[in-house]
Amino acid sequence: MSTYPAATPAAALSAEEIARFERDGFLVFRAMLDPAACTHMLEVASRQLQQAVPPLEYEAELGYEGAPASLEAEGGKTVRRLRGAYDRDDCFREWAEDPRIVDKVRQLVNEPVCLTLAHHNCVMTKHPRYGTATGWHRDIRYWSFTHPDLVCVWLALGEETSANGGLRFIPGSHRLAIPREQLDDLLFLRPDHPANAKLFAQGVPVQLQQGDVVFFHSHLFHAAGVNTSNVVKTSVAFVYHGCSNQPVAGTRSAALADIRLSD
Ligand SMILES: O=C(O)CCC(=O)C(=O)O
Repeated sequence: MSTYPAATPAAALSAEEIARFERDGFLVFRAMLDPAACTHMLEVASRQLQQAVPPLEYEAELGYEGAPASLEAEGGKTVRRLRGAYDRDDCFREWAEDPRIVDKVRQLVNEPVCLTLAHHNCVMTKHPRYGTATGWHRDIRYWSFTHPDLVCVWLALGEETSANGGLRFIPGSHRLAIPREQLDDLLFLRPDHPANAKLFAQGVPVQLQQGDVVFFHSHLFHAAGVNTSNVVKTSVAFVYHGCSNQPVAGTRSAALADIRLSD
């Protein structure tokens, strides 16, 4: 039996929403998933966190500023992502395939929709202690597709604000050509580069409540802070693309399945 009540006929995006996505690079939908479904996902995620069900990504492996120095150090087992969400539990798989998502992405990419299991496909957790900030970056930086037009769909399972490490976006930055010298070795916008100050000033926080969903372009610069609350922030992230926009053979983007979700 489906974990969710049957989805109501997916609401089509208005021409205004499509134009806003093209202009800003993101769209927020309030209360797209009901509280009971969110609570169920939270329970599944926290149980799997507690049991350390693989595959996991640890803060210590990523090594961002403030992360534990190693897996053996204090806080070393702090999880950043429960990877492979699609195969973890029906609740995540059903969400990934929810027609309300697929139909909206279909409109944004203007062709049949595929879900990539190679990127994100995870439950993101940000822990009050040892959870690290993420600098300004484009998700596409390590992804290889024919063209960089993918859409991340990020579901908040609880409140997301600046205080607990919520996302910030630079509206319209998906359209900017950024000179290589403004980026560091990991392709984050360099905090010390004078030309970046103007960009950072344009960053806006995206405040989300439980069940809110944000769709954002894989070329959009975004960042997130640390979690100063005492509750783990938990979100679910999947990435979609037009089926003609194929992963480049032999790259990480082609290493896991692509699932066709629409005609
Ligand atoms: O929650 C965060 O720190 C940011 C996550 C993010 O932007 C990413 O993993 O691409």
